[in-house]
Amino acid sequence: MTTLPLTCSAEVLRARETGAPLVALESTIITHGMPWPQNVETARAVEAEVRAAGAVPATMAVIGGRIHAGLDDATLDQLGQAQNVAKLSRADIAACLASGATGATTVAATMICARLAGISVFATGGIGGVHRGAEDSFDISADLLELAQTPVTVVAAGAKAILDLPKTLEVLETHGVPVIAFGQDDFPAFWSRVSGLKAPLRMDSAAEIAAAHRLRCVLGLPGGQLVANPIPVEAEIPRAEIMPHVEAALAEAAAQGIAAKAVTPFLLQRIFERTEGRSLKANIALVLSNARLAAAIAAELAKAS
Ligand code: PSU
Repeated sequence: MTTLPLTCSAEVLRARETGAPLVALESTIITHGMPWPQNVETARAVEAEVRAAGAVPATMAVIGGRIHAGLDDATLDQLGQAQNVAKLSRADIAACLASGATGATTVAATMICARLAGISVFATGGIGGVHRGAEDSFDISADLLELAQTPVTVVAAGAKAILDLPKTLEVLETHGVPVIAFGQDDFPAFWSRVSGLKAPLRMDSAAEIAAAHRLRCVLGLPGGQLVANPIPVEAEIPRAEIMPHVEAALAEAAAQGIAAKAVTPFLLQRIFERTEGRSLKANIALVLSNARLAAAIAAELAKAS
């Protein structure tokens, strides 16, 4: 019989046994979202932020054919410096496990791993969504469909501003995914606090978000929740400043024929270069802020269970 190839760190196992709050973290942001060494430094800082807020971090990755929930220092270092690591989503995670290979988990794959590890809350930077020009390319991130079927509350700074945000919200609505802006009415746009689009839902406390998560389970509704937490004011790059860089990077991607899984990492790297590192600073600040909110939601869920 094939058994579940899941290895939890000692810390994660202890938290599961005692019912302590747990927060899942992803690894594609490390391998494809940020350059080395800031990627590894950020991964450690995010884990520290989760701990400081009283929860236990579980960074997910597939290492040597097993899902790992909670990575040790050496593994995190290796992953952060490795070249050509696979970017795993729902479609390829089982194939990666079957071949005994290593891969980084996207939002979709991290949600799958979190559910398997018994973790209900997950913090990331920004989810994937509907890409510009999707009416021709059909490029829609598997993250959206995962939110529709896997019961994990995902805290992100909205969807990345490289995407078609109105279409991203439409797809989430079609699939019954609650999109909850935290503490404001506007749907945040990753580097910027506002997108000019009203979020379908708004909540102002971690307790309310945890209560909605529990009620979805009670109602038997499949799928998770997207909590859209605006980037902290002091770290934001206003929309008018970032959008010209986004447009320029999109034009370069189109000219170079960048497609499929390579699009998001290419755009993030070019925007990093064009803003002379400012976009990365903002990205780090928003992930840390999301980690804090996710830990607060996990603490509320732990109280009630
Ligand atoms: N958040 C970030 N940086 C990232 C990501 C999230 O701050 O790089 C990753 C996540 O793993 C997400 C992926 O699933 O970007 C989206 O990729 P795509 O657009 O190819 O679905």
